[in-house]
Amino acid sequence: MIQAVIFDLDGVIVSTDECHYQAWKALADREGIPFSRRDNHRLRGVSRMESLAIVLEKAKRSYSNEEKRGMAAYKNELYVRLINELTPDDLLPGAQSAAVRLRGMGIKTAIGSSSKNAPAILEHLGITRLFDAVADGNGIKRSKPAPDVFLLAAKMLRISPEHCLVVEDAVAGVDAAINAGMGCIGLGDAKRHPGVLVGAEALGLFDLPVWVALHNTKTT
Ligand code: B16
Ligand code: MG
Repeated sequence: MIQAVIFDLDGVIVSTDECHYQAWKALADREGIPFSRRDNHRLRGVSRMESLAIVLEKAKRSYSNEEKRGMAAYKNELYVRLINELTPDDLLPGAQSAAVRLRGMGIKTAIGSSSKNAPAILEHLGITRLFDAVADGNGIKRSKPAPDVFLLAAKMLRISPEHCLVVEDAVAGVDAAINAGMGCIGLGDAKRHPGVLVGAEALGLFDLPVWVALHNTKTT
């Protein structure tokens, strides 16, 4: 029985890929490190410092921890400038209506994101009030594929993990959901993950509330 749906943020509710790419690219250019859109794809769902480690794989020299902290801060400064421009028009199709309809069915909704910027992004999109809980990178030590962010969301909702369903677009995120003991819907790249209950290209092409209603009918 599904009592709550936990949405990943980047790639499910909003596409911030390009903002991440522009910010990491500016840092990589400053340091003379090659960085492509393909490299950027590997950063999906991965925390800021782990993303930096991936960017630095192609660096010609090693960096001190202090330098790394400085680089992550520089990237985030650029990224925050870009996400400050987000508006409700940037919501991915189907995301808002899925949350509204699920709540109308009595299903709790939450965000489970690795991003420390998640609360600001939700504010810019104007959808903070659509979620009963927001679990993000500020409240966890280990990021996806560790289950921490989804377990935190379940705890905030006071719903046990087996009654939570996760919606994810990143392989690391699907692994995190499975590690949390939760069922998972895989979108985009994650749709072919062998562990997902069902895969779809995007929320706009998949009727999540109807799927949840049918699932709950079958399990009662
Ligand atoms: P920040 P998600 C993730 O968000 C992004 O997919 C990933 O690319 C990013 O590095 C991570 O958040 C951390 O973001 O630097 O803003 O804390 O997909 O888990 O919603
Ligand atoms: Mg994501």
